Amino acid sequence: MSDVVSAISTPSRVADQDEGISVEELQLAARNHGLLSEAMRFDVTPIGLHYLLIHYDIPDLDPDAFALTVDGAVTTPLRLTVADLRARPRVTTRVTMECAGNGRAWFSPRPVSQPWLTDAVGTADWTGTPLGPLLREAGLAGDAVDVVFTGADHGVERGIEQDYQRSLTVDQALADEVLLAYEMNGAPLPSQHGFPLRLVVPGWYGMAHVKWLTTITVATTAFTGFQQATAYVMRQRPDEAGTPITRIAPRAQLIPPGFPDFMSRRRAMRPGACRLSGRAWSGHAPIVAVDVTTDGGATWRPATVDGTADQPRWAWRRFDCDWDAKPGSHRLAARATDADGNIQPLAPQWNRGGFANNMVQEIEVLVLDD
Ligand SMILES: Nc1nc2c(c(=O)[nH]1)N[C@H]1C(S)=C(S)[C@@H](COP(=O)(O)O)O[C@H]1N2
Ligand SMILES: [Mo]
Repeated sequence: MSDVVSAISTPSRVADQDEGISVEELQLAARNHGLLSEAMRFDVTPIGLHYLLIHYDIPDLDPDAFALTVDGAVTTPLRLTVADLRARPRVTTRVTMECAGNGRAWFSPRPVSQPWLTDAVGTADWTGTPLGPLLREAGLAGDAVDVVFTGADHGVERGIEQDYQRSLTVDQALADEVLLAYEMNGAPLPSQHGFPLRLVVPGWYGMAHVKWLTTITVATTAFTGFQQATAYVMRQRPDEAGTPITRIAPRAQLIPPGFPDFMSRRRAMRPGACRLSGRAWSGHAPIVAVDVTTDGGATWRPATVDGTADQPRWAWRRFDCDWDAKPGSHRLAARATDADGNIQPLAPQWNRGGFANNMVQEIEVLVLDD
């Protein structure tokens, strides 16, 4: 580590019990915006409403000079322009992506980082070419272990100067659904989402989907880069090796009903029969059930979950539940279960990085008098 660079960098820490959000956290929150929760009404999130997470700066890339390099433990290193990639088999996959830090700011004490509430999610149609056939053409060495993906963005984090890098094991990288994507919702990738090329790893938390992808290096030893082995790891204590973050834990979220107060965003609605709707997703297995409460968890009833086997596997599912809203204050929530039997917890499961906080979230709504 260079002392000069570490001088501008802060260590990881957990906020004091009653410590408010700092200007540094506000600065991150303003750069990396979430999905506006009412936008969950769209099956596909319009570009600009999809959440954003950019560790450093959007890199200054010259699209005309751009080429993807595939090197390391391969028989034939490759160099491919976006035109070369576009000439290969083309696939479009609808994918719900969620930041591993989504829900972090609900933890107490709060790990100090991007202070997400519950809005770091979005669904896009990603178009690109499958990664597996390309790796096979390059000829993976028999002793290949990891495939390392490097982005063009550069910065410093906890004293370590780095390019943004993540890896997958060879098996994970060869999965059919992994894409090298050059389009989002039918248009070339926007700069903020990785133009001209990004990795898409359906079912995984956002950190795996490397943006501004310039290099794929096949390695014969396990990759231990910062974002792989230090940052995105589930730990209770800072000195623990911990467990790497991989797939998205199940979550259901209601589209907030009624209308909000400008300042507090507390909600009000008219009484009577209405429909509560929302979205549910899991990176482990398809969503099989969503339960809804309108009385703060005293009672739950099943929502209707849209579609069955014909639903896009990697995208969120819509759910609906009818409700007769009576005047008064009500605490609403939804809870998802996936086909692997994973169910959202009711209590927070604290960890030091503030990851994968998929606890059930309540929305309070004031139902007005007739
Ligand atoms: N090169 C690069 N790729 C990156 C990141 C980054 O900062 N640099 N952020 C990651 C994280 S943590 C997330 S959650 C997703 C966010 O993708 P989006 O901004 O397109 O929603 O991108 C991932 N890929
Ligand atoms: Mo993230």
